[in-house]
Amino acid sequence: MQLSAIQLAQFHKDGYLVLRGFLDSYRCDEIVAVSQEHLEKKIEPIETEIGYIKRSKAYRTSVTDYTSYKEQDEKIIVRRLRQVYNRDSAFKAWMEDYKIRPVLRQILDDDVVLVTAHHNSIMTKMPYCSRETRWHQDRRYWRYSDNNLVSVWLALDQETGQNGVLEFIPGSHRMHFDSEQFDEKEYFSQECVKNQKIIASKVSTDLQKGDVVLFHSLLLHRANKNRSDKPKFSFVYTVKGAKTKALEGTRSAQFPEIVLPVVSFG
Ligand SMILES: O=C(O)CCC(=O)C(=O)O
Repeated sequence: MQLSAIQLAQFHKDGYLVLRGFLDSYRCDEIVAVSQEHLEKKIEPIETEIGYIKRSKAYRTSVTDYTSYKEQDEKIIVRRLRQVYNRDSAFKAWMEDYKIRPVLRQILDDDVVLVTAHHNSIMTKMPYCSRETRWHQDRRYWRYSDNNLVSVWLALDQETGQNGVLEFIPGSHRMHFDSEQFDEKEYFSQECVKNQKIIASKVSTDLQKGDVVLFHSLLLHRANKNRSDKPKFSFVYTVKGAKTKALEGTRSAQFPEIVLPVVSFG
C-alpha cells in the first residue's frame, strides 16, 4: 500500500494519520489470544500500573531491565507487555508486515528501522483499575540524533472515549514549547495557563478492530482510563528512519534495531 499525496500531507500537518481497517480481523484476534496467554502468566518484561505511576523520570529515561520484579509485593495489574518483538511470531509478523512498510518509508522519507529500545508493546487498559495517561510526547525519554521516529498503533478491538481511546493535539509535533510547560516527569501540564488553549484543540476518533494510527514522536497525546467492563488491548511499536541515530551510551542505543528491507507495493 502507498499513501496518497493528501494523506502524506495530512500526516505532516497534523502529526498523525488513521488508516481504517488496515489489518485483518483474524490477525488481530491471533495477537489478542497470544497476549492473553502472556498476561495470564504475567510473562516478563511487563509494566504494571503501580510501576507506571511510581517510576521516576530518571528511571524511565535510563532503565534497560524492563522486568517488574521489584513490585512483586504489590497487587499486579499489567499495563503493558513489553519487548513483544521476540515473544511470538504473531507479534513479529505485524512489526515486519509487508503492507505497512511502504507507508512507513513514505512517512519517514528514509529506510525503515524497528526500534526495540522503546515501544514494542501490547498496551492494556483493564476495566476500572487502569489509570489515565496524561498529555505527553513519546520522544521525551528517548535519545536520538533527531525526531524522525513514528509510532504505529493498532487497535485490536473497538477503542472509544469510554475505554480510553487516544486523544491528540493536531500539529503539536511542530510547536515549540518552554520547559515550564511540562511537569517534573515531562508531562504537558494541564495546570499551565499557556497550555490550556492548546489542549482545547484536542481531537480523538473512535477506532475499530484493525485500524492503525501512525503518530509522530513529538505529537502530544493522552488517553483516559477504561470505564467499560472489558479490557482494552492495543499494539504499539516504533520505527525510525535509518539516518536517525540512537545516542551512544543511552538506553536508546542498548537494544537491537532491525532494518526492514524495502518492499515494493501492490
Ligand atoms: O494509555 C494509553 O493507552 C496511551 C499510552 C501512551 O500513550 C504511551 O504509553 O505512550
